[in-house]
Amino acid sequence: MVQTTRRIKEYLRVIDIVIEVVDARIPRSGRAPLLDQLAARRARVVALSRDDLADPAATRLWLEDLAARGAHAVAIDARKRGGVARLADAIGATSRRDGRAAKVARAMIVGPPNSGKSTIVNALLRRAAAKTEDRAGVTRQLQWFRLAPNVELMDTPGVLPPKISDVAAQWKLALCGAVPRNRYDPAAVVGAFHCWLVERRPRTSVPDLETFAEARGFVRRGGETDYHNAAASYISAFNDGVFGRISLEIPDDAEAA
Ligand SMILES: Nc1nc2c(ncn2[C@@H]2O[C@H](COP(=O)(O)OP(=O)(O)OP(=O)(O)O)[C@@H](O)[C@H]2O)c(=O)[nH]1
Ligand SMILES: [Mg+2]
Repeated sequence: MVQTTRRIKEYLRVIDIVIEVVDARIPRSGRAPLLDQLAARRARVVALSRDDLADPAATRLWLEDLAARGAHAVAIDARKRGGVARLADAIGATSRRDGRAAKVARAMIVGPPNSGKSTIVNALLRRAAAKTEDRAGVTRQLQWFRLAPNVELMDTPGVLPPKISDVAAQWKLALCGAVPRNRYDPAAVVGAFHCWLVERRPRTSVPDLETFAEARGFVRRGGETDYHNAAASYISAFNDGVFGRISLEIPDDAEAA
């Protein structure tokens, strides 16, 4: 990631538009603060991906918050044509506003691992040009694509802050799939999530790990529970929307209110 960050920095000199893709469920934890620095003075579009899995009320707050900060933000299901069409409009509007429509405009897609960057590249190109997969770290190189005669698009590997000291950010990123699977303990992540949820919604019907493991048959012969695999399955279920649309963060101002 250090290498990727360095290369992103190099290429930024020739980039007109930065398209930041963050999971709508974790817009705070999912954003690499470094990008703010790097992308300063560039036209910027923020795509809140996985809108289909996020709580609509929380997403509305994030869109208002981002708009108030001057970013052009859209919430999308990156796998659906309609959402990406709105993103394409936002990119077009941003490049026109900057008076760059005449020459070749270069856009760079950045964001944390597994946030949907390559899915968006493919949707914009209308073909499966970039490799996508449901795990962090699929895209390994910076890669250019031609979007239109005068628009070039660069896909990049996901970047996270080098050291995530915020414990809540750690489990949230892992739960949402932004951390490679061998870098966290799934049972601890599920435990932290469920504690967090119960604190906010004491009457939630979302099961804890124990209940989930029993219901899904993760109890081994002899009565011992396979928590590790149960937790991995729990995380998949969370990301398939089995527990409903759950956002893990709202903007600071809304949180304070
Ligand atoms: N439900 C849902 N799934 C999505 C959405 N966008 C992407 N995905 C899925 O998320 C997974 C990751 O998508 P990618 O496009 O490979 O993500 P990426 O940001 O390029 O990931 P890296 O290259 O690893 O950094 C894939 O399985 C996609 O189908 C979305 O808006 N909603
Ligand atoms: Mg990718």
